[in-house]
Amino acid sequence: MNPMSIRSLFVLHAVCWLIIPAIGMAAAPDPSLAPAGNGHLLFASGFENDFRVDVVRHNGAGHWFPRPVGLDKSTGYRWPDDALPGAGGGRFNLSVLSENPEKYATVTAELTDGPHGTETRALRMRVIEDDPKTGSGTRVGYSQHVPEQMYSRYWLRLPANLHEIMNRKGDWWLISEWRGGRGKDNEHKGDHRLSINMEYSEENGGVTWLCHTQQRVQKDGQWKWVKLWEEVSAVRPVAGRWFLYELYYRRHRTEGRVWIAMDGQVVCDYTGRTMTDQPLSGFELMKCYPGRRLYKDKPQTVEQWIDDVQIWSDFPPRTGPITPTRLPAPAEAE
Ligand SMILES: [Ca+2]
Repeated sequence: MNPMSIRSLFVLHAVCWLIIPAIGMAAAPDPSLAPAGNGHLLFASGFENDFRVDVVRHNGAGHWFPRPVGLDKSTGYRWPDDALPGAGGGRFNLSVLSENPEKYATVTAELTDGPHGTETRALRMRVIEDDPKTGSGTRVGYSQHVPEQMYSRYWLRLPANLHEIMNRKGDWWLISEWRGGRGKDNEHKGDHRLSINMEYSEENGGVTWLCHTQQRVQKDGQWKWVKLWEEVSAVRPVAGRWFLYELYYRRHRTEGRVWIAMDGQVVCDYTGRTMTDQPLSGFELMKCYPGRRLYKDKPQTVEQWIDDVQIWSDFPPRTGPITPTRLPAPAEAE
């Protein structure tokens, strides 16, 4: 069967999987309550054969770039060229400046108990040890083309001891990030970052989901980060089992939208400005960026597993209610 035929079957399967629960027929449970859209599938992978992570390549100036390659025969999409059309595909990034990057962070496809109760290959992103040369912390990311609008979903599994290792004020762990470019003059005026985080605070009674956008502004002759908006969810991150992570993103100067759901619970639904005049320079759909304290003070591997990633052009064609569940927005940051 050629890859296009596989893709057609996969699209049919994906649409049925989304629609059948809505009309009450027996089907695999899907917690998604995303609003209906006119989206079509752009990319899908379950990290099955012949997907693999190729040799790590150094860019000569710093970070290491493991390259995702191969046809995922379960979906018919090929890494990296299909991993958004017309964009030249994606790449992983180990933010490690020392030699022997595998000592500090890795990204691999490995067999594990999957989100649907059977053994499967899934993506494993690990931060193993603090790289003393990386000032902003060791991390693993996956960067790809930046679309103006998209819906994505994947299954995510965080460590069983998540709430034990994130138990101090300010502990954080970032799982997705969009970044604006600095422009030709390399000033900071384009810096505009959207982050999807977990964060611990006593005020919120533990670890919660948190989404925010920051931008650098000039103040007293210096460029400083200012938080433009923030939504802190009452939904707790699930530890030690798979859950569905969904996100919708639309870039717009006034009518942008960021919609994030975890296992069907909406943790962020922001509308407003989602861009500056500068183009986005990076979009990391999948990222394992734990705050340094999570692994530096008490040496341990901090890891997350990902499976069945899908990228759509808009919300998929399905219906369902949305129940936002979030705490009041905090006071404006300094
Ligand atoms: Ca899989």
